[in-house]
Amino acid sequence: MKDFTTYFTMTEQDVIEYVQKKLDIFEQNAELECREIGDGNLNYVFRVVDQNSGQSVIIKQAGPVARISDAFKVSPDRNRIESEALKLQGELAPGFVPKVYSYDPIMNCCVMDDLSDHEIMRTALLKHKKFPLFADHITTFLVNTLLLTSDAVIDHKEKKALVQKFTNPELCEITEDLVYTEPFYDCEQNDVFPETREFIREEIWNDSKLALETAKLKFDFMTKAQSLLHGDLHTGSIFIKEDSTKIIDPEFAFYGPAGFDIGNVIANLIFAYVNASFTIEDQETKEDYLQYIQQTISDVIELFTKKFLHAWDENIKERTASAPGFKEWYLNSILEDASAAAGLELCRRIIGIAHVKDITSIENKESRTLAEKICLTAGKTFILERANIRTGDDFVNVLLQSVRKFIEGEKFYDSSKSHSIRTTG
Ligand code: SR1
Ligand code: MG
Repeated sequence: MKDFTTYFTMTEQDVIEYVQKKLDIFEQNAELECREIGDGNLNYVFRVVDQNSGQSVIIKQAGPVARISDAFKVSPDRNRIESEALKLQGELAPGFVPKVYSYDPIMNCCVMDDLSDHEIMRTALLKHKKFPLFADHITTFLVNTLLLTSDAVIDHKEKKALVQKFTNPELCEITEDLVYTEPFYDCEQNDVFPETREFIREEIWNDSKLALETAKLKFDFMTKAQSLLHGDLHTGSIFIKEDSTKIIDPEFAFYGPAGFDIGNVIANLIFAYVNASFTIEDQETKEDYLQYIQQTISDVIELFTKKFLHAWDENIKERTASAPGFKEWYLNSILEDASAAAGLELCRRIIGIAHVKDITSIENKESRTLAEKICLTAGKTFILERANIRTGDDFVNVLLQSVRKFIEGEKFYDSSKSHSIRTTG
């Protein structure tokens, strides 16, 4: 039997032995079964179930390289960051993250709630499911985790200690490269759909204004230690069911610009919207679903704004931050950063190495090309026009204008008109 005193990457059988030897979670007579269920780019996720009682837990282990490619050598310390972030987020936003039972700094694994009664949000959206409480839930999580970890609220020395604890150089480097750098030039590591390549060259790689703006944004990302971010808040990092939303996987957590998390949520709702535009055949069903996603995008921005302003009044401790006009200035800068982050995520998931299923699962080549062009056009607009994008309607309008450039007629539902646009010819 292994004694787990030296790190190695575990198999399913090793995990059962680990549970028996190191954890005090299951009954003595438990009949344990283990399956590796991870489908992310980085880690191994094991579900352990006691066949007798039905009790189950998740054990997540960080390997020394990323699953997506051996080229990414990432420190297993990310498992510490994830465990610590989940604990803090659980305190700040109770009910919105899984409970962590233990963290093992030798095996670089943590034990947490099994959320198998929930579904990964990206998967659910691709099945065109609706979650009317999502905007309310995610905005509570965002306001609580972003505002309550900032200098506006917590003691500045305590905040600096958190900055140290969550210094995450290797995972930040992945984001710096994959989100801010590689998508904006013809980088070898990019993974471009051949039909979109020329469009990318003209609209993205040859645009010097975009190069300048993305450079500014990259420096903001590296230097603006504003809030403790989740750092990778896409719909694959959210477990959901009708009445519950759980945010998982904060291994990219670090102190950065608060708008980054909000923008990632918005971009990933846009991927779901674009997927639905090309995959739902029945016109009425499509209109209904697109309307739902548009409303959710708008609600995320509007509810964030409302809850943020309220939480600000309730919580700020920093004397200078109560100067008239400051909270509006602060919120404006978060929304500007959210617009930029939405744009970056939209571009990088099309051009870079890490794609999203919403787009890659569109089988028809022509549709996928159009879908990619819509995402890139919206992405570029969110980046370049970020100073003017503030309201829920502003965010939705960038999406609708980008759709209108490429899709005419009955394939598309335009909520800014009271009816869907029909083809004329
Ligand atoms: C090498 S990791 C690639 C991507 O997967 C993660 O979920 C992050 O989004 C990262 O950019
Ligand atoms: Mg992840």
